Amino acid sequence: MSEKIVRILLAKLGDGFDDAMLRLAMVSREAGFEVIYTDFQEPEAIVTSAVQESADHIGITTLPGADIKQFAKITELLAQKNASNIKVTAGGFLADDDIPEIKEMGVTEFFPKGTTFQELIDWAKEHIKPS
Ligand code: B12
Repeated sequence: MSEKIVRILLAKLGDGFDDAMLRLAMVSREAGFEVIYTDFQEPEAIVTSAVQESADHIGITTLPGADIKQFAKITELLAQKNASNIKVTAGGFLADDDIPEIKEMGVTEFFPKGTTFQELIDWAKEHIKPS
């Protein structure tokens, strides 16, 4: 029986800074994940795409000046659509104080600047399973 491929939806909360996300999309594909790349999106669009695309996970890049309340909105919308099985991770730029706050909003893990792509892939292989 063939193994189901894990589908990860990638999105950004903010405009610009697409290098990290594009590189993350590439290394994730090379590591065997299926990537749905959506660029800059509002929470409603991120959640609708994730549900319609049967994503197993949502990965979000935060940018300088990002409004972290958007994370609460994303997890609330997932719950409303009975899709809380789709977990959310994030990485990029965020003030240290904001990291525990976004975890309280339901973000599983945050990966700051300096995390290697290999560390991200290893984490994803261990923690993201097909639904
Ligand atoms: C390249 C760069 C730019 C480029 C962006 C090019 C592009 N297309 O992406 C340009 C020149 C456009 C730019 C502009 C600006 N920049 Co700039 N930029 C950088 C720089 C040098 C590198 C960022 C980068 O791409 N790194 C490479 C990627 C691979 O690393 P990363 O983003 O850290 O991502 C890693 C992790 O965070 C994590 N990760 C990231 N996203 C995700 C998502 C998920 C799901 C997961 C799991 C993990 C993950 O994994 C990655 C692997 O290592 C940084 C300084 C630095 N050395 O970090 C400043 C920096 C980010 N910029 C900064 C600023 C202030 C700006 C400007 C506001 C400047 C201005 N006044 O105009 C603008 C605004 C940009 C915008 N919003 O559009 C500041 C941010 C400060 C802050 N903490 O808020 C920094 C830190 C510089 C500084 N020291 O002041 N910038």
